[in-house]
Amino acid sequence: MPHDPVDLRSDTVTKPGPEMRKAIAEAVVGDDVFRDDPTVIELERLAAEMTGYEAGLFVPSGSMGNEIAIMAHTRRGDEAIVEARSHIYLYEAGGPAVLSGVQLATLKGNRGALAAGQVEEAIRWDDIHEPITRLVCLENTHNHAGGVVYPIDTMREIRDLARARGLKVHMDGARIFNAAIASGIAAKEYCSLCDSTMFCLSKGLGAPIGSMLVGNRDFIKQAHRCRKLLGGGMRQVGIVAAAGVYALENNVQRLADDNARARRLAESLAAVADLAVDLETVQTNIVVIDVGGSGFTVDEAILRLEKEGVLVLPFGGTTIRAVTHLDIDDADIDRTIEAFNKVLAGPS
Ligand code: TLP
Repeated sequence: MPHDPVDLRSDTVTKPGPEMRKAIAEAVVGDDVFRDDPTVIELERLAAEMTGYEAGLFVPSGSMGNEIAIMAHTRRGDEAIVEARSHIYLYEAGGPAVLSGVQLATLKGNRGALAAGQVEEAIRWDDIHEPITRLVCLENTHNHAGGVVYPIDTMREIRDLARARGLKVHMDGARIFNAAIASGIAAKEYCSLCDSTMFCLSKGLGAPIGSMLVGNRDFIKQAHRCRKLLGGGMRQVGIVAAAGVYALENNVQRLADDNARARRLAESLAAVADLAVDLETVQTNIVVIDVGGSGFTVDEAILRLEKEGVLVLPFGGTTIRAVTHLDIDDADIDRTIEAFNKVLAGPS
């Protein structure tokens, strides 16, 4: 019997297993716009507890969580400082401009991390000609840099600067638990340096839908209003939140397996003559592979891999991205390594 494809396109592709589906089926629900859904309330409490904030808000997606955070922290005409390859800048359809009237100042980071000095230089003068710098957004792990963990000391420096200059710090922590497991630094510690954090339940944690926005009570109150404005108020959504509770209770520690499998995949592919992998960036569950040396275009490379039952995504220039997750096991990694060796070790 042919195998299912090894789907490494993203950690968003995981499907709920029997235990998670049982939690979904048995969820006690109510109308969450009336705050009547006990499962959503439990999820928000648990998310706040695990990240060390006062409160949490369940949101339909990571993008909406980031956009709500920007909206809640800023006023129209403000400027937010982001990294030049950040998800907020690249992949949220211009949300800050469209939804919040906020302009982004993009700074090129070192493997996705901004230095405090760079941020300081970008802060605007108090002058009527200029927008007001109100917010700094950090991405941890940094997707486009290849799943790189933000150095905590740098985050501390940015937090100190932000406090001194009256800026807010938002963390796009879509994969914050991958960062925590890889670095041994608790998610709570990273979060303690930021006024708000968004993290995804629907990536490595394996829930089918949803993300969390966490912060202090006043921020979450404002965020709640913004979620309604964006049409993100949902009704008997406990059936979805139940998967999130299950994910937070069962799937955090196992992210270590995803990180380890990504590392093994990266090391094996780095050893293939015509491929290049920057192993320094492979710190969590993302592997970026440069196929330029193989003589195949990215599209050809992806097609050849697909024919071998391995799915990956184009990731800019001559690179492709492979992401490990809950539905990828050791045999899948073996199959992937075999496929790369078979079809990308130079044109035939
Ligand atoms: N990232 C997706 C794609 O949109 C690229 C992926 O496959 O990696 N922040 C970060 C750092 C993300 O990587 C993503 C999703 C989001 C935010 C947005 O989450 P969703 O997809 O739930 O809106």
